[in-house]
Amino acid sequence: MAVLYFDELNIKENDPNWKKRDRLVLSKGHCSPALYAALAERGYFSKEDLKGFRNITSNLQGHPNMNDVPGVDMSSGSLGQGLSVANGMAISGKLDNKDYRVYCILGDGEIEEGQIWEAAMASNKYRLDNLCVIVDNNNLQIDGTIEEVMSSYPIDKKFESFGFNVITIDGHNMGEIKEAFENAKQTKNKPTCIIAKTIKGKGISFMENQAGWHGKAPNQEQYEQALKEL
Ligand SMILES: Cc1ncc(C[n+]2csc(CCOP(=O)(O)OP(=O)(O)O)c2C)c(N)n1
Ligand SMILES: [Mg+2]
Repeated sequence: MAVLYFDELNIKENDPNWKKRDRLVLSKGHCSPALYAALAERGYFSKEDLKGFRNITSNLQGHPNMNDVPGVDMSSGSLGQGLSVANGMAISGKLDNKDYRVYCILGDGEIEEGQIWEAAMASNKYRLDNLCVIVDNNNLQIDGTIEEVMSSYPIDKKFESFGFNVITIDGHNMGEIKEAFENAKQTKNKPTCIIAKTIKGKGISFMENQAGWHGKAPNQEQYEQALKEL
């Protein structure tokens, strides 16, 4: 999110619907706190609004709503749909001779959804080199590890066989992320898939690699400890 919003995306916070903007589809919509934080930091809305997160009167719901939140390009939360939408945006860009790029963030559990692979076939068929998929490969989903639930491995070989240019990186390394985006831009006639190896809860000792923290809020003591460690 940091590299996308502060380095990569060609966007205008004072014109969220600018037709030539790069698009981001956060297909793993439950990751909305990261998206909202980046949008607020970039200036789409006030940081004060973040305090309303998930409150019934707030526009910042657990799953992002494109009709309610400036800067959100696609509503998401029902997993498995984002790549299809990103394909549509990328095809549209080509038909309209616009040179914007489309980014789509998928979860490693999310790609167990069949629709992802139907979409991947289409990304390849339409040679969507303006599309860059990022798989957040943290090896965890809501109920446990990827292998325990329904293994999506080998993710690299799957996307390769679907015709993607595949790059595997350390998803916490800013330099590697930037390089991968550059590689994607240079790659013509095929879509790119960046497999970002990540650690869920990175930087907070008691949260790292714990599926139990998937959607839980810390108590006051845990919150203070987490802030200290960060
Ligand atoms: C279609 C659908 N099924 C189930 C869920 C419930 N759900 C929310 S997050 C999640 C886990 C997804 O795992 P992953 O894609 O690896 O994301 P991560 O937990 O790593 O953020 C599930 C099953 C959902 N949001 N949509
Ligand atoms: Mg995951």
